[in-house]
Amino acid sequence: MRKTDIEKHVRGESQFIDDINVPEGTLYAAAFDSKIAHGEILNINVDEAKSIFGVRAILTSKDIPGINQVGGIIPDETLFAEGEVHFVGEPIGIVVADSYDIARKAVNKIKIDYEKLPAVFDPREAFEKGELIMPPRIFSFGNVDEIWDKCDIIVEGKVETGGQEHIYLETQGSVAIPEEGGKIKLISATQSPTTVQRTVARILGVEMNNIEVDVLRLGGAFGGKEDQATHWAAMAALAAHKLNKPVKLVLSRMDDIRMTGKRHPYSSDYKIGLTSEGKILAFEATYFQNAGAFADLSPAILDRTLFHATNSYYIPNVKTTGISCKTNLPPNTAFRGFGGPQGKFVIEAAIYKAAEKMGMDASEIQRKNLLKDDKTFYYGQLVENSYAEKCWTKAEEKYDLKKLKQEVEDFNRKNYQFKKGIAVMPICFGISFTNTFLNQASALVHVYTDGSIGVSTAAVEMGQGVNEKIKIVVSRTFSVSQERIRIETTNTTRVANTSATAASSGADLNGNAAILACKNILDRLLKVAAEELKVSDTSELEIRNEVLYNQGIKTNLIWDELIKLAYIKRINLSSQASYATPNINFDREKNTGSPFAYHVYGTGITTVTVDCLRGTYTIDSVKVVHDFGKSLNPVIDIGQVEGGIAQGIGWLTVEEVSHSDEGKLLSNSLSTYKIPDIYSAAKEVEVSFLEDTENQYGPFNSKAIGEPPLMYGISAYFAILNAMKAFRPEKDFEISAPLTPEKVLMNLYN
Ligand code: LUZ
Ligand code: MOS
Repeated sequence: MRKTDIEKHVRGESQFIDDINVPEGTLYAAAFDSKIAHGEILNINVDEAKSIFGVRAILTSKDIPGINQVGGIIPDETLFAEGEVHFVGEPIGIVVADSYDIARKAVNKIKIDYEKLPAVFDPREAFEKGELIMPPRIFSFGNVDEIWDKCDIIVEGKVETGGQEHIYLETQGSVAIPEEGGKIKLISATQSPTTVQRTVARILGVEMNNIEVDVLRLGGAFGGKEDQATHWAAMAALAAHKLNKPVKLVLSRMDDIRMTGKRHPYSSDYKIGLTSEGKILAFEATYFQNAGAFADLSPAILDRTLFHATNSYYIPNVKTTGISCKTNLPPNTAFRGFGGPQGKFVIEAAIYKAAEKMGMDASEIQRKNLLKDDKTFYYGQLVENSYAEKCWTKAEEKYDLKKLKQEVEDFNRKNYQFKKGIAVMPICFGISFTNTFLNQASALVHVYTDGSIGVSTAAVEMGQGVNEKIKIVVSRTFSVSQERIRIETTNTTRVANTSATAASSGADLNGNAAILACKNILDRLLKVAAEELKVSDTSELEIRNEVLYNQGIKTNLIWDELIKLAYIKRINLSSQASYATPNINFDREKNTGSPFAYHVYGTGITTVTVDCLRGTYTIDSVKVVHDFGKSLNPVIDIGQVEGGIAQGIGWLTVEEVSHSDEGKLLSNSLSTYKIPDIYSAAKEVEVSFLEDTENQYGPFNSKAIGEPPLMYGISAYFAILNAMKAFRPEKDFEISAPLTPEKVLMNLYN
């Protein structure tokens, strides 16, 4: 894979927070946190901790000079607990010491007395008690209440999906360096430099221009650093501000898993109504989102659940209710798909159960109800360029779905202990932040006098290859070699007021901003060239591979000379440009509008084999036809699809977040939380490109890639269920993810 960073990664030269050469005199911070799920802090005794040699300070909420508040959407979350604690792992303060080991040692000597209060961990129980993050959200379309009588089949049921730990390779961390005049420079592993800047300014009680945030790259994020990198940066900044020393704070893996939020578990109710031919007439669902103790991004995540409630299907009557429930767990947060996967899983479960009742194959119902152009999504957006049917048809033909199904049937007829299952998953994912105002980005491009180019944008590189994509876009816009281009760090003093690199839209938004900035410079360069070549009109001029062409004919003027010439003529060789996605809107009162620039489509087919004696299973193959648009870099994009599939399968199969009755995380390390390994990954993954797709919103007609492929993983769940069904055809299996081998076994034999 050719990617900007790849050689440095392979050599171990790439720098992450923990690799940065920190200044002399740097201190180390470690957080101490609540050991109970809910209660009042009666007393904090730091005497013994303070007496340890090398401990410089112990800071709590009382030491915050500004406002003790880190909530983004709703201001309901303190940086350090004040009086009350709401989950095991809630930060109460930090120890700052000469070394990391001393800080850790001191943390363990801090004694806190609590008075326990009742705690809630189940979202439905929280709902009953009225513990909500915000009032319920309702989307509705057509009229479900009037249509049930006209349905031949109605199925109702309950669906559970579990949490998911991000397991980014690099844990959360930050280095804060105090500079002259009260300024603080932060190096942070964040997806959202501006969120860190804004929040740290609030905590310290200073204006945002006192805080500079710089991001080189992250060792993965998956949404876990969209909002929750902020806390650790704020703690380091507070310590640096108080002690006037550089401070480094990096979480150990176990602290990271224990203290940070995960994908939201959901418990949902659905009701689906169909004709006897399998046309879906109505769908109603209520989603109980387990938000944890504070809002974090939960409201936005719940919105995305509602937007994706009908997946790739056109359903004329829909009503969905989203309820964000407050529980005594760490605040759950963004995770690849951002509530979309939870929504899609429910409609797929409903279709599965309806098909079971009708004695049909679920894929027949799926196929019959795919979105067509000129229909509307149930939130009011017109369906345009729907590739739902195209992807399905191509997958059906290319992979010979009929034959695959036949092979499964033949296998199951001949085998007793082992059963195979197959399932299809069409996907449709909306691209744009659902909060319209976030869909903006900017870029700052400098062309230096030697012809080399420096590009800064709001995009954060986290392994997804966004820097490579921006490099490609700049290289194509100027028509110069990629070797000339450096993608700079993401920095709030060079590119201000940024949105998180999230919502799969980093390359779209920042690539488009970079194109605009490059075009500004290019326009000026062509004027210089016109003068030099004595041409009256720049429209006949273009640069091809670093050489000026006039009316399609090569001239002697090359890139290096042109840049020198422009500089001598005192022409501005820098440009800043901003991009805002056009034509998007959403009315948050009526819950209708066109929130997405476009949608990404695809179809995946998963085949599995279940050992019905042991409950274990293998994912035999995942075969996908995906709509990439005109991919900027097919190798990166295929990598995203493969990674997404593995992560999606992991979420629904082996990854199980579990807590004790007291709300203490039991799956707190990689020995107790299983993530997909070489054995649980699909034995075969085939990805093919849907041809002839277009997308005016992506740079050079490309399409966003990050999140959508995760949802192919949903077919692994239903493929396993189909194999179980082949073993126990009469059984009505519950729909409760993750479907761990233990759960498969229990369900096969009870
Ligand atoms: N973040 C966000 C996201 O703030 N809004 C979104 O719509 C979104 N979607 C996916 C991932 N992160
Ligand atoms: Mo995200 S779930 O940070 O796109």
